[in-house]
Amino acid sequence: MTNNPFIITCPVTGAELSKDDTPHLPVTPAEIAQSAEEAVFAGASIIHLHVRDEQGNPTQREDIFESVTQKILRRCDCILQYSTGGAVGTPIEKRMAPLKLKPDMASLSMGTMNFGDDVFENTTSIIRSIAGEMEKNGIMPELEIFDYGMMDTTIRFLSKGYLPKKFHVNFVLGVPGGMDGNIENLISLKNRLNPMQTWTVTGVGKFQLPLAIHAIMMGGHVRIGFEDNIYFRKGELAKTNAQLIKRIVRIAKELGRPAATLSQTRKMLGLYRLSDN
Ligand code: KMH
Ligand code: ZN
Repeated sequence: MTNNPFIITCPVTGAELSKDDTPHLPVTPAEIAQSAEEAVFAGASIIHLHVRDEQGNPTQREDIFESVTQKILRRCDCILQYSTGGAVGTPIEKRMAPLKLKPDMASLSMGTMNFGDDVFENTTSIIRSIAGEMEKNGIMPELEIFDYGMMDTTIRFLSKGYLPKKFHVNFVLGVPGGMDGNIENLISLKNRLNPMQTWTVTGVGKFQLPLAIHAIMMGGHVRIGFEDNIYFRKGELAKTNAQLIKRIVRIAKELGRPAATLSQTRKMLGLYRLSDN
């Protein structure tokens, strides 16, 4: 087992939940920024960002992404990874709008799927448009792989040159409509990657903690936060994103893997800033 630092990505709020699901969900720009800061101090170095409008509804408005970005970066230093998934049903032009702000990273979902009772649409042309916009703006994609076929699509797209050369991979397991969060699924997906490829696992709901522990043992990285899971344990809501992160940091320490600092994360992903040497 490796003792390399592991990267924690925190998806602080997502687009599918509301305060009705948990009163602890950060929704306003100030709440999102505070929760991001707490997550970073707990060990996260990447913030996967969705934002909400004045009514608390998910939005891909560029002005809100810009102001939330400023609020977060005034409080702490981290890599911002904008969502291009938005909420289910968000039209493609809106999904791409915040990319004009040139964040370090952004998500790129690799196929259409059922998403609970809805359809999360990512046709070939949608994937190629978003990937092209990222390449144009120098943004590193995180490929979101929810299903085995999306791994085949990724390999096909790579062979055709449809994706930027450098990317990170996120296996998102446990969405109803995608692959289940069992360990065999994680292992079979991971075995198809180039051994040098960086990868994260996102376990949805009850899969968050066990999949994160397995990823840590397998040399991978983890995503931990409210977008994917709002419970600390069965029947007990987590109070903050940081509470969930602190637990995985504790467990990983016992397993010999420290949480990566921001500069370690940048180095592992090959995501440099001009100020870095
Ligand atoms: N809200 C989901 C339908 C992403 O951020 O790119 C899509 C999602 C993925 O959250
Ligand atoms: Zn997301």
